[in-house]
Amino acid sequence: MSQTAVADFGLIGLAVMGQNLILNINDHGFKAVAYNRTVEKVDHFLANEAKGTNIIGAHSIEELARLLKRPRKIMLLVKAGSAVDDFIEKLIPYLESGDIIIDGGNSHFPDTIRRAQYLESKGFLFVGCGVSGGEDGARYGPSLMPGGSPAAWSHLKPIFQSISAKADGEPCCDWVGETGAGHYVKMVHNGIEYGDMQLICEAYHLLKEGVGFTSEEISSIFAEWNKEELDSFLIEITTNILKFKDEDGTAVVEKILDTAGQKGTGKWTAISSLDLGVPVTLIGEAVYSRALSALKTERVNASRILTGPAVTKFQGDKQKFIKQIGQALYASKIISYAQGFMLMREAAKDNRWNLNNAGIALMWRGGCIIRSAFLGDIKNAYTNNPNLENLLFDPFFKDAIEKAQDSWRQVVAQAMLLGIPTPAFATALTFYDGYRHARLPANLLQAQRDYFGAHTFRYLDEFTDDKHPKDKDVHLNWTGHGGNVSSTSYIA
Ligand SMILES: *[C@@H]1O[C@H](CO)[C@@H](O)[C@H](O)[C@H]1NC(C)=O
Ligand SMILES: *[C@@H]1O[C@H](CO)[C@@H](O)[C@H](O)[C@H]1NC(C)=O
Ligand SMILES: *[C@@H]1O[C@H](CO)[C@@H](O)[C@H](O)[C@H]1NC(C)=O
Ligand SMILES: CC(=O)N[C@H]1CO[C@H](CO)[C@@H](O)[C@@H]1O
Repeated sequence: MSQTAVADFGLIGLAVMGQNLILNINDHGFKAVAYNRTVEKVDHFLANEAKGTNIIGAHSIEELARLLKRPRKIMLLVKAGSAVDDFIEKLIPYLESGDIIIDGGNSHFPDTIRRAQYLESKGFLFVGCGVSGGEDGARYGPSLMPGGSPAAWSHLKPIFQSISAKADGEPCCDWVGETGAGHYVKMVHNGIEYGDMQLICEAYHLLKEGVGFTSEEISSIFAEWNKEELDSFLIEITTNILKFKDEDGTAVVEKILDTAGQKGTGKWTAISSLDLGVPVTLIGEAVYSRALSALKTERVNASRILTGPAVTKFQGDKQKFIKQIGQALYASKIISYAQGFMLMREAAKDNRWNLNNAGIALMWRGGCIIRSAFLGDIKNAYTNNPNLENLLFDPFFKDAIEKAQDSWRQVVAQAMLLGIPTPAFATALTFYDGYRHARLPANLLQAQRDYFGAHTFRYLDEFTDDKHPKDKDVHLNWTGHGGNVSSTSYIA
């Protein structure tokens, strides 16, 4: 059997995502070769889903390598974790210098950084590629976020940009950055997805419990929102979910157990924000909200023991309140994305990645779960000013927040008064108010730290003089029995 190198792209892992992605690659005129560890799966795929396509199958890693043109481009769509390392080791003996391995799974970015360094040290190229959009996205146009060995990009670009989703004619795929940048950006995407979903759930909760609307009525409200600035995939599916009826005519959603699951990408985003010291509070609240929801039996008990406010139903103008909730949702969403971009900026500094913010917004504009009209506005903001310090400083978003502000405050205040939890709305507003304060009460905090622990503090520039040194760590003898300290050493 003398097979020559005929294939443009190899794919390992024929679960649903893998099957759909390789069919998508075939649709765009590339010759793809499929491999799965369970070899019968390859034949079954070729005889069924891939019947009539140009896709070919490989029955061993060796055959896969032999069929691929150089530099070989091999994508792994296998379970994140040790399976990725195992396949990398299996592939290495058959690779030649310059060949490219792509990990299209949901790998944690530190693993991707490690693998990129490892494979580059052996003369190969490695790309960690975020893939979003679920099964449909993989089949008809995902959002692709590739990062890793820069030399790989020119080889992957024609394939990736043709199979990806398009938004306003532009591919939702661009080079993200070095080593783990692609998987990092995908992780933040997922964190933002957690936030968007939580915000939608809080709006639904207020409308349902606070105002007393039915699911059907709330569906219509979301349908209206989807025509304006909130236009997005998640609002659209929420509209459909809320009006989806069970056989008895009630909304199915009301019968679903209210404990949320999670796979960990939101948690990773929150952990990374703590590691880097970036206040990504909304995603954090979204992760904690899922954790709180999971305490179902405890909450049922608490609901019998702990009391709330006397008035729990909204008393005012309902139509006005609906509009205000929409505005609160929009403003909170702007904060969440601003926080997400703040996080990516710090991660980029930390890892020396060159992230292109406008490109990231464009990658998320279509194909993925958080796709929305709004991301087009974010792309414009970063295209207009690539060095924008914060999304909130962009004139469009500054103006949008200003317009939404009164409604946002009304909604958070109402929710607090009615005793309906809106952690994401509230933390977004609290962040906004903290961020726009030139002066926060951390002066008192620093005094406390110095008082009990001699942790030292600095004086505000405008108060420095002979007795109040500038740019110097100071310890005060607050108690009269304090220790002695110089700027760097503390002697108890
Ligand atoms: C809730 O209360 C029930 C009894 O009413 C008790 O059996 C159960 O352990 C409690 N659960 C929690 C999580 O506190
Ligand atoms: C702190 O103040 C007390 C009372 O004035 C004084 O006795 C003590 O020496 C001071 N300690 C230092 C380290 O200056
Ligand atoms: C505090 O430290 C300074 C400089 O080291 C020294 O001159 C001074 O005597 C010390 N004061 C006390 C109370 O130990
Ligand atoms: C590693 C690999 O190729 N695994 C996949 C083979 O196909 C089955 C589906 O039948 C998947 O579940 C495996 O993950």
